[in-house]
Amino acid sequence: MNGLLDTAQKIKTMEIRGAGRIARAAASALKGFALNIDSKTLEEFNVEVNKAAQILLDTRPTAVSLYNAVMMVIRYKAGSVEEARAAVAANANQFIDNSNKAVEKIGEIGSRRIRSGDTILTHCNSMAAITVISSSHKAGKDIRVIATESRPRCQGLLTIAMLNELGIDTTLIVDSAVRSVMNTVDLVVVGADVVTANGSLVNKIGTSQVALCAYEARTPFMAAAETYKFSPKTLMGEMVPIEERSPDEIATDISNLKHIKIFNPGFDVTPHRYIDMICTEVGAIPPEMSYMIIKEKLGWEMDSIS
Ligand code: RI2
Repeated sequence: MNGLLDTAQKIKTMEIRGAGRIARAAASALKGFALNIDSKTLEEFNVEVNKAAQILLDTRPTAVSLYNAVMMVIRYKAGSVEEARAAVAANANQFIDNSNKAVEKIGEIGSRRIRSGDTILTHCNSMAAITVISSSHKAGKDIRVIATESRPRCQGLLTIAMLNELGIDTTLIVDSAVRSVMNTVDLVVVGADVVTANGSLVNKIGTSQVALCAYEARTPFMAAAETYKFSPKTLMGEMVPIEERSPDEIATDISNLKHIKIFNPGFDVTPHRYIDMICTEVGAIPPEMSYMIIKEKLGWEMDSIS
């Protein structure tokens, strides 16, 4: 249990972060846990696995990648503890492998939308979005990137470090400068924490303002999202919970301002009408096709832990 609790803690504190990375980390933690459970009966094993899954699910509420990964790993049919153990390990390996391949494929597909000479704006730190950018650069296209700081946790600084490592010409801006630069941007590329059944995007706070600016300037807006970022739960109209994070992330001491409080949502919702395409590993789709992705790739319903 210690390894799993350690991963859960790291996801909670965002030492492990990024919707894809937390999903892979959860799959790997479940595999490690299942390989070491000392259960005598299959029923006991199942109960332990479900408890472990719930601990992981309780870490961060928004990114559906975590939920989908956990559900894919703990879905098995087995006649014995050993069979169940092997099934969890195989499911986890498959999820991690598919996830890594999906990001690579998204890079390949997404980069077709980028021309030499383009300026791309990105927000926060998304591996899927960065792979679209890096694939274009590796293909020899002469591109320039504008990266937002992404307050309050400033994950944009992770993005500029990665782009710098790749030798990509990048300019860092504060979040409030997005509208000022939008007329110089050819394409916005961001990641995704959740894509809903109607094609709306839940991503790092500030994404919807970026999308609005892009829409006003008629700049194309692309979300890069593996299919496990799509939420089957939203098929029946379930709302995506938006994580509210600690006021301490906003570096301002308000302890002597008794009428002031801080509101710090981690994510926001970009309505589908502001999104031109969602680049997945199975193709670049219009947001209106999200329902099909959920139906074809994820199934109508995901089991929930009872
Ligand atoms: P990849 C992040 O969430 C950001 O919102 C980012 O756009 C999204 O995950 C997707 O990231 P957080 O964990 O899976 O920083 O594309 O809150 O790496």
